[in-house]
Amino acid sequence: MKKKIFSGVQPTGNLHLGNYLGAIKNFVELNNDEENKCIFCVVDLHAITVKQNPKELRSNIRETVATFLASGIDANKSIIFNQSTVSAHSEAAWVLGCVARTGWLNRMTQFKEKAGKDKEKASLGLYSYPVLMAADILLYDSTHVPVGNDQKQHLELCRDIAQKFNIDFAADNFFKVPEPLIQKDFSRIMSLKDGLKKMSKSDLSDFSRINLTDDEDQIISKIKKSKTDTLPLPNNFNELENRPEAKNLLGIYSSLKNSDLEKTIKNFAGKNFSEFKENLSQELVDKIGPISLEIKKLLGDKGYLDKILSNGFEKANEIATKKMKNIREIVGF
Ligand code: AQP
Repeated sequence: MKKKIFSGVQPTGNLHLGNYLGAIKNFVELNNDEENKCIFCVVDLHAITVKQNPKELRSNIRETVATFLASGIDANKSIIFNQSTVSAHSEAAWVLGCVARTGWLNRMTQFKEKAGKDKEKASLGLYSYPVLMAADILLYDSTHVPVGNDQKQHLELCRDIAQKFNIDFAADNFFKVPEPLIQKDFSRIMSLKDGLKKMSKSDLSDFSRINLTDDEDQIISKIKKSKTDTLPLPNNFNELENRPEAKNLLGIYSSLKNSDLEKTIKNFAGKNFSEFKENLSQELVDKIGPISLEIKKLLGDKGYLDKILSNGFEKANEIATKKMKNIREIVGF
């Protein structure tokens, strides 16, 4: 059976190494497998759950497409489109919002983290975001969803919504129940300033992350300034306990090298951070440098990026509209 892959990235600017190692790198591998049918979505409806500047949002949408392409996603082998152009996403989200239970949504930890202390002031969209995410996935009969570890809970909710809809409307197997595809190791890349905090686009400090548009000098300077502890590098995995920054940097290195953590630990055992950081910077410059250059080149041809999105829209819209028509019939509209 062919795998139907669906995943999305929010066009909220500052796409970073966490997005790349946790999700986009996996998209590229899945896309290279001829057996898979892949859909990659720029999820702009999700982006407006927090305040956005409309001009920046528009340019971030193109930058996200440029990042997909520069990272190695082949637009001829996949569908790349912008979520808000396919109106079935919003329509399906409403129907699924009537299936999902508020008790389920109340358990979502990402909402708690993003809303912070002042939950009353968070948008309703931020709260119901996982329902829209379920609509995104289920409209395309997706079988597999590659995401970072932070999205695991939302994927579980999506599975619950699909199953409840199928039962409530006696529509056996109408929605496919998708499987998450989460990297076994390093599925959560942490901030360069705090090994206990996720690397994130919205972190106020640019030094907390490697942006995929950073140049060589920026990469080297960020790694040089990244937080570490005073001990030399560990001799074995057990010595990494309570050393979140060391674990994160060693994990990033392993992930870039497609190697395992044990091997990386062995290579750098007992060495000091400055030597390790030089190696890590070099690895980052080799991997991220070409992506950064390609993103900048692609952003110079807005017409090309828009064409990718309009081709993707045609294909995605056809699939989603058909599924939405069936949803409407099942529900009784
Ligand atoms: N730090 C991370 N480590 C591993 N994977 C990550 N992802 C995000 N951050 C990390 C994965 O990247 C994909 C796209 O994420 P997104 O843009 O849709 O939104 P997000 O998860 O909310 O990303 P950020 O950077 O944390 O954004 P802000 O700061 O706006 O909240 C997803 O598959 C995600 O798992």
